[in-house]
Amino acid sequence: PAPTRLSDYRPPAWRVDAVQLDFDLGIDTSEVTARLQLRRDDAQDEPLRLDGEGLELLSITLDGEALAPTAWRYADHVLEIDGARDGSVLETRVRLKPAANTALEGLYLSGSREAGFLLTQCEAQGFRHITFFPDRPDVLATYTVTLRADRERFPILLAGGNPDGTGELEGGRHWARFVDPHPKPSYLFALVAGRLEKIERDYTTADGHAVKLVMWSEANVIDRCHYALDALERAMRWDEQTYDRNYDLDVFHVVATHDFNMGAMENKGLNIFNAKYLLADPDSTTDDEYRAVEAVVAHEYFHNWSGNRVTCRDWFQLSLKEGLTVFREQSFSADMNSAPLKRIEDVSLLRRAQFTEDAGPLAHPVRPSEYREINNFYTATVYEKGSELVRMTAGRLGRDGFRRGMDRYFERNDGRAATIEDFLTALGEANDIDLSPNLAWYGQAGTPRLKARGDYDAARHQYTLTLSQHTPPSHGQPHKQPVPIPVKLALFGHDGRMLPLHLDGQAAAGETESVVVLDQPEHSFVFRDVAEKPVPSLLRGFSAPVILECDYAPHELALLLTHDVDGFNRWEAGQQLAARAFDALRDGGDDAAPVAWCDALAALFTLAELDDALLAGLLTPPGELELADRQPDADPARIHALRQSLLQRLASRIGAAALHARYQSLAAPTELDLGAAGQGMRRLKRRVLELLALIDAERAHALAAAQYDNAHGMTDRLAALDVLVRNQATQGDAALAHFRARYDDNALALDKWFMVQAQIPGEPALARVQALEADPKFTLKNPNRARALLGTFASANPSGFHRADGAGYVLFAERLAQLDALNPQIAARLATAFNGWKRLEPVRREAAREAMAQLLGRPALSRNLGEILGNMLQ
Ligand code: B3K
Ligand code: ZN
Repeated sequence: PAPTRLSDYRPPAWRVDAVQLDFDLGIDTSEVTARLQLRRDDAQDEPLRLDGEGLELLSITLDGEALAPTAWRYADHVLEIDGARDGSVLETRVRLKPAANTALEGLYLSGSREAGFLLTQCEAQGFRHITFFPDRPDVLATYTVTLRADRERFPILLAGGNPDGTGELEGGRHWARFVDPHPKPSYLFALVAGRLEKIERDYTTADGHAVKLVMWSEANVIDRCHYALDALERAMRWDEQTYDRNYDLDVFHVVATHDFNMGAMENKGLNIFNAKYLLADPDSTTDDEYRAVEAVVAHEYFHNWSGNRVTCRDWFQLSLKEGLTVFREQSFSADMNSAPLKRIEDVSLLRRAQFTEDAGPLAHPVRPSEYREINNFYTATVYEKGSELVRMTAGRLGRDGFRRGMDRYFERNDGRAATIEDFLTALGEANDIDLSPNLAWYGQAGTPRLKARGDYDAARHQYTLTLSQHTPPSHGQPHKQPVPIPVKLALFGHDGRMLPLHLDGQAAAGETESVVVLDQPEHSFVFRDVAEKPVPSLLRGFSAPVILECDYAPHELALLLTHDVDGFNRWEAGQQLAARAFDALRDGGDDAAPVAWCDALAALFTLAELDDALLAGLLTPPGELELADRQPDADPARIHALRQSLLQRLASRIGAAALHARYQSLAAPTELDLGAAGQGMRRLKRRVLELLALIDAERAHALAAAQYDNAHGMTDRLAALDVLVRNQATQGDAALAHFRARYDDNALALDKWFMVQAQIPGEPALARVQALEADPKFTLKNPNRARALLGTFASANPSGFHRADGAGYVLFAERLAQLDALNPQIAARLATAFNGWKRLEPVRREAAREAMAQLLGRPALSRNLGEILGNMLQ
């Protein structure tokens, strides 16, 4: 099929103002009657065309009359109808097969036929799998939804909107109706039906609206929903306080499912969550996962305004809601937890997922210009880079200015399907600033390189910082424009103190931190009255999503690592220095960087005042994927080995005795503290144990085995298991067997059991993955399980997956083919693990290309997987 292009956008010729949906629900077959109140655009002379996929059409009437067979045609997923007028009512009745739906898009069954429940997933284009409709986000309608089903099998019936009655029907059946008064696009429609339990809470919004908050899940996990309910309440309060955004229905339902293609879905009034991002209890949830639950609950809730009340005109604008909502979630999480740590985590993710995406053949702009399968564009670029673009705008406007702009944005666009231009216009106008130059960021793929060079003129006490930018070419974009890059900076003296800044033309002279904007290819900024040759701290807080190239001497980075008061940039200096140390080991260069890195960290290690979590972050060099990005002809086995030896050097420099003593001082208290202090301790304890394992394996393994046995909570237990398994300790097998038995009926915990083993480094990984595929608990049909084993292997275990003999690729490609037949979205997503293939060394590169090309040559590949493979091979 031809790609869909942004430049081809036309407003809909036909709109739907109101929809009535009646469902007769059943596991094997369900029937849907849809009554659409149509509105025609006078300016366009187009026949009525509705989207519909995999629908068995049972009947069709227009304005109450059965349509003659010649008056409609259904081909290529489009139903075309003659004779419709403005104001016509079209009624269709279709049959669906939920239990046979393995793609988990549209109406499907979660869990077993006997005990499972029915649910829907519509974003992006699932609604057309439920009924005939103009399935595009700029068609906004009110929804009246009536669900009918057997009461015994489906005691709970839910849809988005406010409850509007329930009742009994003949033959043991019952019904429930929901009315959503807020016009919404079809992708926000949802229903759930089955046996579910709930916990609930009353909530009153700041503007005085009483709301019932309800969390639903299968009975055996309902007591694990409390943390999410608390998080929801925190998110609702935060949005009231921060943006004056109130919830707008009488009920807010949230449902957990184990069968879900992504993290969660913001359907109006009826959020649906992958259980992984909703359920939490100390025995099966790690600290990181607790924070992820809080973040995803907030993210979906925030969509109620950034996404639902103001939605997207077309799918090219996806980042309008996703980038903005990620940004809102990041600000919320920073307020709830440690802000510098949150920033470090987010930037790590950006680099690991988005920079790598941007550096490979799947690179695309935050607002892509074309796609074949929109589900392939729910990417780190649209989400994470999109959030960075909002952050830059927010930084430019300041706290109050951004709030003013957001007020304007919501007010102007409430109930509308908007564009990224609408967003920048509202924010700009509310502040009398022209934000249109920011659009350049949205249209260009690739991560800009920011070069910085400093010159100190000792005689004139003048420091000149010359910044230049360059964005490498990407497919279809050979030449890039300069983009406005805000660089937040400070200058440090040799004693580690910040120097006052006197920048020409800058108002706040004498401050120690300032922002300069580079909006041209190159520019020099001159600082006066600089008493000594400074060390610049650049891009503080990661003020722009760029790759900074600055030829710091190792001791300068060490100075920032030791003294920078910007928690993020302190970590960042350590990352830069570690990367330099890595390069030195790889190239046999001089020892200055490794020595500076180890010395600085060894000194920080003994500093009592440093936050445990930050110290753990400082002790972690960039990951193997990021390191691979820094060089052509990457050999993942060698990168793994070099990174290990770098860590070993660090461990030796700190010393086994100091590591051991620190470990003991962090050993678990009897009560599990889920607060920041407890989380920080566990994070550092794990890091210390991992380092100790590199220089005193026997002792570390014994400590890990004991930690496993005595652990309070999943964080310590999983950390210990991971240390044992990755290092192939003799105690590993017993711990794995124990974990397996203990969590036999806990799907989310078992996923971790698969993940730990999928990350065994190097050669042994493949055989382990193959053995685990034969495990009775392994299935390709459950996305979480498939991701846990195959996704982890291919995306998070470079030395295991990228074998020189190509056997990892062959196995993975085979599984992708099988998965594609079941669930194209998941197959396409997992396939992106190949995205970095062009930067591999020649032998692996050829093996990867061969595996992908063979896969692409198979018959009946989905549009999803076909597009991803085609793009990667282009
Ligand atoms: N909007 C959904 C993602 C839908 C993905 C469709 N393939 C979740 C979120 O971003 O909040
Ligand atoms: Zn989202």
